[in-house]
Amino acid sequence: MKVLLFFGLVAVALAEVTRFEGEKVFRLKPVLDEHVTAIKELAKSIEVDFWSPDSAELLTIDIDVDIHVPAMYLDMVYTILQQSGMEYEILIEDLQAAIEGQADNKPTPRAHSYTKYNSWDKIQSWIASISSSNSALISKQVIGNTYEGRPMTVLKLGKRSSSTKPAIFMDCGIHAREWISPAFCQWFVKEALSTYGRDSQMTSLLNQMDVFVLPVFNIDGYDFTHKSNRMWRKTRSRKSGSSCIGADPNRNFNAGWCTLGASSNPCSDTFCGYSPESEIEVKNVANFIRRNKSIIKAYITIHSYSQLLLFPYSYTYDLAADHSELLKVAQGASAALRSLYGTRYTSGPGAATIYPAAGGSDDWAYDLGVKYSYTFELRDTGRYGFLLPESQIKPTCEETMLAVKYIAAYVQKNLY
Ligand code: DDK
Ligand code: ZN
Ligand code: ZN
Repeated sequence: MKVLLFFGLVAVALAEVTRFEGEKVFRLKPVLDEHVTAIKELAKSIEVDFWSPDSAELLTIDIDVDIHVPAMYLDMVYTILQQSGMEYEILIEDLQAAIEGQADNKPTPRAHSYTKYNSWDKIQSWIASISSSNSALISKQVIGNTYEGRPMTVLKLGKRSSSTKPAIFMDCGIHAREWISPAFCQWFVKEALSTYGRDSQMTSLLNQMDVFVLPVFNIDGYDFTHKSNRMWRKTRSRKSGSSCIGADPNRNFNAGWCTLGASSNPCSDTFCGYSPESEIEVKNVANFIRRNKSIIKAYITIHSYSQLLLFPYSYTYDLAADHSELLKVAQGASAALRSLYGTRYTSGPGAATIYPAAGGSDDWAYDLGVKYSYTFELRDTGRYGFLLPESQIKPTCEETMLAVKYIAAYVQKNLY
């Protein structure tokens, strides 16, 4: 009986899904040092989930702060807002309702869909089927397993060739809750395959270069956001001695590691990890890029939200040696993106444009020698934030394709 009860409790614990009834997302507008201090104090005394910037370590004056506040702390937050006189808006009235509103109202298809947020299981079978569908243009390779043992598969797109071609590496889903990101990688693969031979730019790109696509970088985290907690950001690694789980993969690369805009507290959402590349997913990707360093000419990583196109550096305010060229290409890509639906992006180096953040993949790839290194922060600017409705997957992916193709065309033109 006790044994049964025990297993019953374990089953309940395993099936537990975090719900967010009555929880709100605020946009705070700190314009005084006292406002920044008030938000930092708040973050210390209660559990607030930073949406933008990604943790309390990154707060500064005059930058809007989006925070998700559990219902039990609402009174306290209102009191602090009143006392400090800080301006604010409520972005999301009820987070649980917003989560449920994210999926469109069509019945959930059993199959994979490019206009849905697919579960990892669906993405995994999609990877298997799409890579066996067109062996002249696509192949796959496993670059290692995640912490929980899921295979990390890189798809290689490009016309098969007897000689090694120069390549572009792109990853999606470094952060678990940024669901539009893996949706974009899937869209990109579909578009590449279906426009090859029809679109002259895509045809020329895939004839001359290969594009490596990692559809989901942080698979364990992504799976966890589908099954247990929609707002999870980090990996799911555990270490004895801490009850907090995971590290931020975009703070775990060996680029000014943990010096700035990252936390050494394992419970923080921007925890840099116990050492550079302590996260196996980061190590697998870094090893792959190091192994292919001589052919990889561009690194592109897809995040959300804020509508930014960033490039090095984030670990320092110093400008990159290639700053003006990187800026020129980013501005061209943003203009291409905007031409479709008028969506405005801001481009610039990470530290000055969003916030200083050491240990990022773009800075690491750049310092390794991959000159064209870009981080996208896709739609939107906070209306839905991480809960971008499925109805926006198609337009977001279409416009982002134009920016990625712009960067790819530039890289291709400057190969030799
Ligand atoms: O990792 C972050 O906090 C955002 C994406 Se959610 C990007 C920060 C700038 C690029 C880091 N190198
Ligand atoms: Zn991210
Ligand atoms: Zn982001």
